[in-house]
Amino acid sequence: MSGAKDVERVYSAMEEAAGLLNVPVARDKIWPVLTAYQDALADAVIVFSMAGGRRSTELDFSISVPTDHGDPFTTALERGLTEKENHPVDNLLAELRDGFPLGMYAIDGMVTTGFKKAYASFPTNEPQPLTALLDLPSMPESARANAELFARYGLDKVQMVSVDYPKRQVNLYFSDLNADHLTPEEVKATASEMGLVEPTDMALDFATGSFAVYPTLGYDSDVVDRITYAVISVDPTLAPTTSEPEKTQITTYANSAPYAYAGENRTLVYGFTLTSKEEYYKLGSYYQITDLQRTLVKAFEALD
Ligand code: GPP
Ligand code: MG
Repeated sequence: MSGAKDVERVYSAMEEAAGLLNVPVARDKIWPVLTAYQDALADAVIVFSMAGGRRSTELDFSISVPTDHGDPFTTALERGLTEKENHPVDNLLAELRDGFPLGMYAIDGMVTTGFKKAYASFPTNEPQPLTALLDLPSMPESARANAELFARYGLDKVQMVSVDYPKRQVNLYFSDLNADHLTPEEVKATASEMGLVEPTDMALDFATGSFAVYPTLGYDSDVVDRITYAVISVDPTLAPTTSEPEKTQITTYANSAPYAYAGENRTLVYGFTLTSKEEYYKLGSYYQITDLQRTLVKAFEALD
């Protein structure tokens, strides 16, 4: 078992990625997280994600966990990485596990605080209809309240669900997108109907190449908290903004983040997020990938 060596290796890479943003890694918070999932690290998809502007004081990490390792929220509870919130968020991952075919799980954390999210992903190319997810007792009411709106804008097939425990928020990662719903007019209408800010022209142009779109929903209100449009590419110049410092922060990160597949180009996922108040930008750089990311990059680069 190379688990302990992988913990060291991934921790070092995380420090290197965080160092690009001058963000310190809290070793006492992160080491137990990497150790809890250490047997998954060697073959995991691992992403280190930054956000621009005032959000650049944090680095997120995402690590995939195979389904035969068991659901990673249960692991996090057993390991003392988190505690139950006494809230429906505690149950959503288990309901997905028990009710749907899953292709993998993942966990997510912040380098300054540790564990924060778990993901359940449906099998590749087997997204589930949103309507099937709405019956889960712990799905936020806001998902039901917005389902018809989502469907009208082509957001009806869910590839992955994330549960953010501290924030009590759920992301629905829609895939299999129809280009007709990614035109500037449609994206503008989507944001407007959700009560979110109007996207800038650069963002609208960027959105046409999205491979995933994900709204974020809470439990306390029916409004969509935010929506993110994501583009996968190996091009380090795609940040959908000219404003500084975001542009330089994102481009620098895109050219320097550590990655473990030497000889290939770094796989990058860029996003812009709309809230009711602002538009902001993020970039995830894949430290480890699988053939799925290689296939996605090829498919989406062929669209240009
Ligand atoms: C993006 O969500 C999702 C990922 C970076 C995870 C993909 C990788 C896996 C190994 C599953 P986000 O971080 O943009 O959403 P939020 O803003 O809600 O945290
Ligand atoms: Mg994140």
